[in-house]
Amino acid sequence: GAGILPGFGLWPGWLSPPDQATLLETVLAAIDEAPLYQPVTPGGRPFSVRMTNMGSLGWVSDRAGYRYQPTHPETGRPWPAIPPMLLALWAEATGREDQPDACLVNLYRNSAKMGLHQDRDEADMGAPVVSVSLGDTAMFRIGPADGGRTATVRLASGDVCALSGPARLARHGIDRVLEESSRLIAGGGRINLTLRKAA
Ligand code: MD3
Ligand code: FE
Repeated sequence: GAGILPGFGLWPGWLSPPDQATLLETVLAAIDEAPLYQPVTPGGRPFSVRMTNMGSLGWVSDRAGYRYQPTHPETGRPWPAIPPMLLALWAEATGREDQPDACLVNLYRNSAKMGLHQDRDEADMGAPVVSVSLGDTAMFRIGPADGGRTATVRLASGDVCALSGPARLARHGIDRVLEESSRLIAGGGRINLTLRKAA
């Protein structure tokens, strides 16, 4: 990913198709335990993306604001654990000895998008974020923290990206998802997993 933004690393096709299928099965099992739900912004607008989490902490949004919490907002139960396959991927992508404590699961269906934003709800903003894409290809937009030009990057099924250093506070979002670009997910759509250190 050199040239896009310092600190932005992209590994197209990191996961083989069989590994993508295995990871998807694991994530679908987690979704059985912690159902996808539609959060609202602090202003009361529903996100078009549906979300759930894995890990000791999960990112949530509601009228009270954005935060990390240990339980699902609708079931009140703890989030399922982050699967070992994703912990291994974090170690390989970051070279770090620590483990992520949060994995946000975003499901894009029915022309869901995500507006340009910065991720700043984590206690240690020095820790990287690692993202894994499954299913349909996304048009991902990323630009510097303090405004300036954005670049568009396609994120396809099996792609992994890592954000660290100057890219950690980058403005980024998902402009759109290309329908029927992958056959991985039954019924179509895209799942993005973001691994983080929240606490
Ligand atoms: C750049 N998710 O969950 S993943 C998010 O595809 C989020 O669902 C998008 O933005 C998605 O907050 C983009 C790639 C990504 C993730 C985290 C980042 C890019 C990032 C954090 C800082 C800068
Ligand atoms: Fe983000």
